[in-house]
Amino acid sequence: MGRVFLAAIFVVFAGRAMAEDGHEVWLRYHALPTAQAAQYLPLTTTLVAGRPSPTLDAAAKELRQGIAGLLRRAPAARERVSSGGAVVIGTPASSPLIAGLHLDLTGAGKEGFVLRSLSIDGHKATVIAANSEIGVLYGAFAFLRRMQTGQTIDGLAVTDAPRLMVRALDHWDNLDGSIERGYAGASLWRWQTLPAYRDPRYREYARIDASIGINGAVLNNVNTSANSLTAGYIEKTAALAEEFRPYGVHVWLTPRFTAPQEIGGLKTSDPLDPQVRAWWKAKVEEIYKAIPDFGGFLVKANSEGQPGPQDYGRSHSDGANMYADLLAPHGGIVMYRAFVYDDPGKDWHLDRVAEAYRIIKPFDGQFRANVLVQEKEGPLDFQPREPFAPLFGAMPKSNMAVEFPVTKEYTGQGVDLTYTGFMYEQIYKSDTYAHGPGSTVAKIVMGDYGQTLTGSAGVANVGNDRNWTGSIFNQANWYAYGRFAWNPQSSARAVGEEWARQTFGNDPKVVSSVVGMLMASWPAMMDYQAPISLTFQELDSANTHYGPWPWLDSPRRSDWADVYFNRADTTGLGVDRSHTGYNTAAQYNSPLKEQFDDIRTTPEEFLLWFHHVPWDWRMKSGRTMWEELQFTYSRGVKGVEAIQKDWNGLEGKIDGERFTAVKQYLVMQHRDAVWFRDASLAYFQTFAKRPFTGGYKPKYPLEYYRKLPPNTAPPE
Ligand code: GCV
Repeated sequence: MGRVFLAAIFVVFAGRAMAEDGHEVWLRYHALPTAQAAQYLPLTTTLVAGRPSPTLDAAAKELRQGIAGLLRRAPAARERVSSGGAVVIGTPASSPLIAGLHLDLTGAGKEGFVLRSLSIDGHKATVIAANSEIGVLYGAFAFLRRMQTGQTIDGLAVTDAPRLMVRALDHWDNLDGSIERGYAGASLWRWQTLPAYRDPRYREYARIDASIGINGAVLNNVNTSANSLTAGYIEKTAALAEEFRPYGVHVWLTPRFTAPQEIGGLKTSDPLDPQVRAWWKAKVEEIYKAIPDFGGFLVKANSEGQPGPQDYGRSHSDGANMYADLLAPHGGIVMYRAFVYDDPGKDWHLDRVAEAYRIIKPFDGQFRANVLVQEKEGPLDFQPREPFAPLFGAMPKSNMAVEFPVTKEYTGQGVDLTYTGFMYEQIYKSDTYAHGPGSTVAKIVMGDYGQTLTGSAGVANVGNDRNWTGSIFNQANWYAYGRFAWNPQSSARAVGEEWARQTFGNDPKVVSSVVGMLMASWPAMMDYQAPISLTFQELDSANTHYGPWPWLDSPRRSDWADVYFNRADTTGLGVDRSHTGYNTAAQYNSPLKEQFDDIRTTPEEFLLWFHHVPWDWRMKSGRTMWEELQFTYSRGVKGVEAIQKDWNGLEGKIDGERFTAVKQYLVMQHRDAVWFRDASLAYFQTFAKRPFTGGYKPKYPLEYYRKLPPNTAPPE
């Protein structure tokens, strides 16, 4: 009887993948199929680690855990290579064995690594070596990734190193535990119980970051409180730094510009005032005393109501350089955001997307060497489709960092499956022409034209949800951010495939479906949310930025409204940024400026971004713009349906818990896509005054959509 029962249980479990809640992210290390494991087993019999240290121990622990999980047999710890299949890890400084191999580690640089298959004392061995301990840890993750994704670990001659120096995640976390634009629960940082209580998730978080090369975490929101800089919070921050340190994740903070007044009791926060500088100097010293490897400051100043140097009649470079001068002796860096779009006290009347360029470009060459000017990837604000920000092609004398969304404020938030890796690739490979053809955003950010400091910041999508990012597929965006920061010339498809294999296994059908879903997701969302580059159509009266509100007008500022960005009227749709309008196309280098200036040569994907286009404008497809708009929205809805179909085809191949969760999210995404299409077209038709075509008609009348409360999709 008992045997029959056990056999029945076996049948149930053998036929189905075990339920998973996503907490392990891509570091699952579930057992590989026997045939695959058989290739790796003889090459991973023992582990030879040199002198212990927190980071080298983390590398050894990862290898033990990873190999034990993937191959169901842990490597035996050894002091030397005495049999075949040793994995040898270390730096020349930590391991006499590695030092004695005289490997060429030049290509590994400060943080990279080499993976080499060698013969040591007549035994087959794999060496994971680096100039630094963190390089060894990154190498350990790379070695494990090879097994997780079904690649060979024999005959290895790999050298790899990050192309950006700063690879930071920027957490918009508030001290009360909430997260601005966060969709995965509350903040991971439990300020109340720090520094005494060390939540194990701090170290888990750092480990996940390290697995993809992320080396910085900005802990507090860019819209910050000065309290982050008080002695009590510095002590708490130091505790987090301690937890992250073995994994090479440096902590950073956003300083509030008016902190000298708010918590320092000074009468001004003028960056050129000697007392203010003395206050910041002491504060910086206090921070470095507690956190010797503190990364630096990421600054939002004179933007969206945040205080900044202009409040004291000083310039952005005065503000940035004050911090830079004080951080420099400690090796600290300033990431100074170019996300600024007005001058204090001035009336608003210009093109919002022209502002970062207009305001920041004049300071090119005036920032200190330890300043990274950090520009959002597009000139507006993390929209589904924007041309790259022209500032990247206009600051030859500055260190430029790119800021990417990982959290999806405007692109489906915690719900929609939208793979940001697609966007990272599009932006990075955009040609700025700043140094002739081929000077892509990637090359500028990587410092190919003489920049001495390089970096990127990704606005984090991490919270305390069990699965970290609110949905399984949002993990792909964390993964992609790290992999692109490591190498901005990565391919979104290749990165997506790595993630898919590690997250769901190597079954060819699963891999091809998941990669297909990832790659189709961003184009689908651009279609149903930002067709033909229609932009900022999800600004709503409650500032949630979730659904379509094309009719929103703002009494506060014209550019905080959808109508400002769609300019729908009886003549057409879109914003004229050519010489007959705002002339913002001129911010791009030739030949782009000429191309974007002319409606006939502007790539159609950016047509409504650069031009006010007549409803009857003939598109390349032969359709009128009005018809194309309907076609594109509908293609977006169909794109989501195709993604749903792909996913449903994986039933039984994915564990039930993750399968069902994704399936349910996709139902919501479909509902949202239909909502975007129908509400938008119902509104635009009142201007186009042309019939709906191809049998299409919005489900409800316009008034119905207009009355929906913010963030409330209509039932399908
Ligand atoms: C943190 C947008 C968001 C804000 C965000 C801002 C920024 O405007 O809506 O929540 O503030 O960008 O990037 O600073």
